[in-house]
Amino acid sequence: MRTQVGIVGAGPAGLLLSHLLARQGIDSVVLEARSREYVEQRVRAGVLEHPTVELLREVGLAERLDRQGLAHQGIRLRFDSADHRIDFADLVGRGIVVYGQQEVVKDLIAARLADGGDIRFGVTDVRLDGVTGDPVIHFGDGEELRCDVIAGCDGFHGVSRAEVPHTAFDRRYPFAWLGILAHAAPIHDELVYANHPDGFALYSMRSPEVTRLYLQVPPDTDATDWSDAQVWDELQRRLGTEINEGPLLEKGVTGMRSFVAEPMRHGRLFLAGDAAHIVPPTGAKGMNLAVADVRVLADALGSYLRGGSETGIDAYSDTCLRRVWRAEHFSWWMTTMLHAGDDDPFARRLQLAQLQQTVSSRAAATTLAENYVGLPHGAL
Ligand code: FAS
Ligand code: PHB
Repeated sequence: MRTQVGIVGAGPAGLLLSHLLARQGIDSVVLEARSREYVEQRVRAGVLEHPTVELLREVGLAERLDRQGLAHQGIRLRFDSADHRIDFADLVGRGIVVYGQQEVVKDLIAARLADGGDIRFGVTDVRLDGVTGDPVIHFGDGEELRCDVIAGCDGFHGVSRAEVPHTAFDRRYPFAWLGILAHAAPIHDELVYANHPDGFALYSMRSPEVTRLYLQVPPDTDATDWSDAQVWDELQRRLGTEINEGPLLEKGVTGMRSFVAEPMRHGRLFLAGDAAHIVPPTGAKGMNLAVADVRVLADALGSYLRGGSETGIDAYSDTCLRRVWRAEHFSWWMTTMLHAGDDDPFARRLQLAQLQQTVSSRAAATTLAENYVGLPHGAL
């Protein structure tokens, strides 16, 4: 087999890259370890930044998103038993859309297959070779995909990052998130991020019938440690309000970690999305960073493969890392401001002072708003 771009991973990064390349007449093959059913039902992110929505609209991928996505013009921060709204529309003139990552993945797969895109699901034993010369991806039972370049879009636990000599920047947090997806009508029309002395809680949603909620829990928590009743009780306590309960559609624990691999390129291998970096989900940046990476990569590969210019691919890593580190800082800042730490009264007072300034100073609220809704692509 031969193609121009071999893409490992059919998450948001790999699928969107394949779509953006096809729009430039560049062939790609996507190799995915899991089944189509698995990747389409995997519950993950929920918030699309403004630049992400604009890009999906621009490239013809937003028809269902515009019908079913929930446009939000603000979020609320809750602390000291009071809610404080951060008004995105007033502060920065744009908002976000709540639309599950699995819905984005379904739309991307449908679009690629409709265009005759080549996505191989259930691929095993992927191994990369020749990344500094003639790239080839080995997989399955002796199969080979020869390509001009390889895009490592295989997430944090993939195989691509190991093929890039890199410096790892790593920060682990002393807590995790227990997330539930419930068939229960949301009582709030916007997201609520709650800083409570007993732990953080996040109120989110997916539709007028489905609520998405998270609780801060110890890092070694197993989802079975909490009964459904305990989850509902603790959520209501930390969010300070009665919430509609309902059957759980999903319950799982997500670790909290910041990680960046520098550089994001080695020879003809380019890392994008979680393969290169992860963030704690408090800032809702993970999937949006993957989108921003592949937008830069698609443009750079277009100039290289169609025009022979190496300017874009040579600048790829530095260009992406400027946005990555902005998002890493914002995600770290939101996480440390909102989560309960160990019993340190000084740190607790600093947190409350930070929260109070964020909701009372227009300048501070604007900083949160512009980072949360997403800086325009190419702004950094
Ligand atoms: P992905 O991990 O989505 O996709 C990588 C793909 O590569 C997967 O389909 C995987 O099966 C495949 N793959 C891996 N190894 C392979 C191999 N050897 N061969 C072939 N294929 C291989 N972000 C938020 O903003 N908000 C959230 O609430 C949130 N919750 C999350 C919960 C969990 C459990 C996880 C793991 C992540 C969460 N994230 C969240 C972050 C997440 O949304 C990522 O940022 C996003 O999926 C990044 O997309 P990709 O880079 O495409 O990586
Ligand atoms: C979600 O709806 O899954 C969600 C929203 C905001 C976050 C993280 C997750 O910061």
